[in-house]
Amino acid sequence: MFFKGFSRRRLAKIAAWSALGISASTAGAARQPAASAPNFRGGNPAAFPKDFLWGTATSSYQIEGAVNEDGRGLSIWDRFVHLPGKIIDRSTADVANDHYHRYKEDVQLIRELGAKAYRFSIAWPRVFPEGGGTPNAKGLDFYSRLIDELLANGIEPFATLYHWDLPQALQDRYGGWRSRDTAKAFADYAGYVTARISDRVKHIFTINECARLVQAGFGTGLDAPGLNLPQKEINQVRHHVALGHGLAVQAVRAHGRAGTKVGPAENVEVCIPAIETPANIRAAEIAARELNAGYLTVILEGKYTEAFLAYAGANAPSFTADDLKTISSPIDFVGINVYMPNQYVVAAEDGSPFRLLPFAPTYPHMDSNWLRIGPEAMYWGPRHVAKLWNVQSIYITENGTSAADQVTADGKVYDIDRIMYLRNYLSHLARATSEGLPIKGYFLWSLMDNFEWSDGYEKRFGLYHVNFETQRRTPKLSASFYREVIKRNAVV
Ligand code: PNW
Repeated sequence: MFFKGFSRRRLAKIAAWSALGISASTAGAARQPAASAPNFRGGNPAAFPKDFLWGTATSSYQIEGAVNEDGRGLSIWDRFVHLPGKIIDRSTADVANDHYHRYKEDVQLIRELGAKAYRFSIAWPRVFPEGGGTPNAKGLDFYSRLIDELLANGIEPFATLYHWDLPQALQDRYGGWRSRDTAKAFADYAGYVTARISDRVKHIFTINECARLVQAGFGTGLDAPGLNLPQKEINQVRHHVALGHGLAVQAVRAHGRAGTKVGPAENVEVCIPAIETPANIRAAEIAARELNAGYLTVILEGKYTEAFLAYAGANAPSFTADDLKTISSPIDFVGINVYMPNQYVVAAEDGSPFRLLPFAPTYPHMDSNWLRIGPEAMYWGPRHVAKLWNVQSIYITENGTSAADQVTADGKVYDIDRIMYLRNYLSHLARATSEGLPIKGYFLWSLMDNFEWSDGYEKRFGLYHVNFETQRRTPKLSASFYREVIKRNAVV
């Protein structure tokens, strides 16, 4: 037989070479360029669209400090962090990154990355110390100065109106989001702020992560206000948050300059087809619509899905047809925070629309236990949003990872695990944009290490390392990585 004398191993080698377009006789010798040979220089499947907007993100409570300055009122987080046992390292955010006093220096950090956009949040209790009523002019002044500083440095400001720091006064008066009065107060605050910043801020996010604030604040009690409510009340809280979003959208329209754009910033429940077959992809789409039913789906469809209402049964929220109209007020974009795969999905064999797979105990995660590694989330998250609801404009409002960063003897931080995470997620973002998904920009969480809620200062998400004793900011290796991504507008 013709292969007599060839070992199996040698045959396998020839097969592998020929798959690369290299014949056994030329392999190892001078190689001829062949049509199917790898082209290391040409083409760039990892490039992003021309006007893609690169940014970073933070939130007020996590970085500002100065909790008693210039007339700021108390927030539910100020109260919460001072309760025993709530924050792992017993820290508070009374000082945090001292950003309130160092914002100019911090704007330079953004500039050094070459980032063109910055997503920050406005602390409601700085603007209305009592939640409503008389505004505190000095509160909004701070954000006005920050916005001017950003613009002077060529950085576009994107403002989030609510990143969890509810005025304590509203918690005391109404039970916070347990009451629709808080949704109304939120709209008043949204209108007041928009009237004063929309001359310079063109993009406004209403509420950061309804899913997390409801679940952790009112379900598990891990976040402020630290409640463990029964399911019916949790669903009612979620409905009020959705209503707050809708009322705020209307307030932004009523008080914003022409051209002001508004939308949510939600941690979409990302459903990934475990194997990319048409049946699994369809199952993942249906799962995405149902698992986001309490917020994104009702915002984009103006109704709670039948399955959501059937599943909730007696625990379904009380609502009116008017509420649904308000909640689904037209928005200009959808912002999604994408960190991880929430579910892997396959088509079901028992006639159910989808099947959610259990996570294997060995499934890998980053430094935060909850932060599973699954870069495909960055493709499927926006794809489902675009396809399910025909959304024409999407922002990735957060993506990033914690890492146990250390400053080494040479004064540097070699956070190659963060670079690994980012490079993989960005590759899937590039897949998404190369397929034409309407993703306009990406905000890396976070500009710098900061107060990571109940994890205190133990989990570091920043591109810049922060020494919380000296307030010294040190760029990590990932800052150089991100600068290069931005410069080349491609995964590097
Ligand atoms: C987001 N999860 O929170 C928040 O918007 C940020 O304030 C926070 O610092 C950042 O991500 C990192 O945690 C999340 O468990 C927290 O799926 C937890 C989850 C998602 C988002």
